[in-house]
Amino acid sequence: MPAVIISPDCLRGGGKPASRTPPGQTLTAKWPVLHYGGVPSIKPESWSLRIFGLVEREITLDWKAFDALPKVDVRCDIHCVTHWSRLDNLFTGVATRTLLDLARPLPAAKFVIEHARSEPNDDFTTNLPLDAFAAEDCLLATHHDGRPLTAEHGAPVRGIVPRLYFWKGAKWITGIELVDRDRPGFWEVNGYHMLGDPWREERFGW
Ligand SMILES: Nc1nc2c(c(=O)[nH]1)N[C@H]1C(S)=C(S)[C@@H](COP(=O)(O)O)O[C@H]1N2
Ligand SMILES: [Mo]
Repeated sequence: MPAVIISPDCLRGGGKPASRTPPGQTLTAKWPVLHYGGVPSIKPESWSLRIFGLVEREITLDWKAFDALPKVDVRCDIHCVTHWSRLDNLFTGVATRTLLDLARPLPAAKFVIEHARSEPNDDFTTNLPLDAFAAEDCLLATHHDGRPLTAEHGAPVRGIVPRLYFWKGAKWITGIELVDRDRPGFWEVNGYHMLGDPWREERFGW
């Protein structure tokens, strides 16, 4: 078993719940479900992940290839922009660094657009800086607290970016696009923040 990577925000203020809770957030033990539109039902056999854009080597991984990559466990806190936080989640999956190492971003690549299956429209997107996406606690997760993700939480694979608000992790993720300029994704077009740092309450606007 690999060691668990602990997201640095879990250690704020000695790890006490109050000091780990960003301003304007309330703790919950439940895990609410939030997204725009319906819940796509995606069989692993029909899922694939494409890494493209400003990369040395564009790649598409089917489920078998993805599942064969080394896994990591990450302990992190979830902060939703709608004011709930859930502490001490254990996500298991493939580190974003592992995926980026396969495709090798070009020097011009500065931002990432995550693409995801969504219903009714086909492409949910969310944008973030490449540095933030490549942090060591970021992953494409298949499991939460030891159990496979349910469809409504993003099965078979979802993005997890622990240090930003939770919408920066696309459920039902199918693509990682590397770009040179920041481009607003779905919620960002609708007024959410381009970065979304919960500690600075970057909820809306840019
Ligand atoms: N594909 C997709 N992913 C998405 C969204 C969405 O609408 N579509 N919403 C985001 C938002 S706003 C939040 S708060 C989280 C919620 O994840 P959860 O339902 O697992 O709590 O998913 C994010 N990922
Ligand atoms: Mo959200």
